[in-house]
Amino acid sequence: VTIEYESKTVGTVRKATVYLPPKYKANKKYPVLYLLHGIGGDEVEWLNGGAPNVIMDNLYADKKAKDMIIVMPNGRAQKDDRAVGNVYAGSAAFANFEYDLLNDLIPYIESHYKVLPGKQNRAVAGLSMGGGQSLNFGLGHMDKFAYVGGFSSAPNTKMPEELIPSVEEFNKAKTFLWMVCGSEDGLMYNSSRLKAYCDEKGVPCTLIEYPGEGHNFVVWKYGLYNFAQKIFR
Ligand code: FER
Repeated sequence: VTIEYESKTVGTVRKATVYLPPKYKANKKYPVLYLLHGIGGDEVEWLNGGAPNVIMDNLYADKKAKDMIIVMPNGRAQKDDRAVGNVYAGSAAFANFEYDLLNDLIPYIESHYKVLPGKQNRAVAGLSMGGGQSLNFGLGHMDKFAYVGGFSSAPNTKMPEELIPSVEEFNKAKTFLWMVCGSEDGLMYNSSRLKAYCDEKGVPCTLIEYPGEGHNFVVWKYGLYNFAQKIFR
């Protein structure tokens, strides 16, 4: 379904797509995955291009994933949030989404759905710009998210030293950090740079290089299919 929430950050009413587990019951509580789109996308990019409903229903049928609420927001936190014109000019709005997500969207979701509390029940993952956002916001707020996924993360990804300034803090938080990127993707350096840093520091981090693929939904569907199985365990 499409939901609308009031954003104090942006000063508008903003849209997000929500996919509930098919057996969602109002007397149960669920963890939430915030699933973020790319630079040319919006709140329906995942639904149209990634078939998250089909992926999740298959995982649920095989009992390979925990029931979860998936929230697919619009990560371009500005008044006109449509993906029109020169989408690269909207990079600042992707950074600004940090505040919309934490201060507006998460409180809306947690007050309108049956949501389990705390960081152990919150994951953030995304594709490309959304992958960069997930790494930036997830690692920047390890008290809010226990699971962080970056799929083909874009140049908005912060430098590793900024993402994980303290190995001690990271290890204490036990944040689950998982990435995938197509081996032929020109943006691989954003993922491999963080992976190399983690390896050097002895920090647990996964980067899967999807063989032969570039910057596309083959990789992102694989990302969701695999990431969704590993979270909320
Ligand atoms: C860039 C190349 C790619 C960039 C962003 C992207 C902000 C994002 C791609 C995507 O989200 O698909 O130089 O700069």
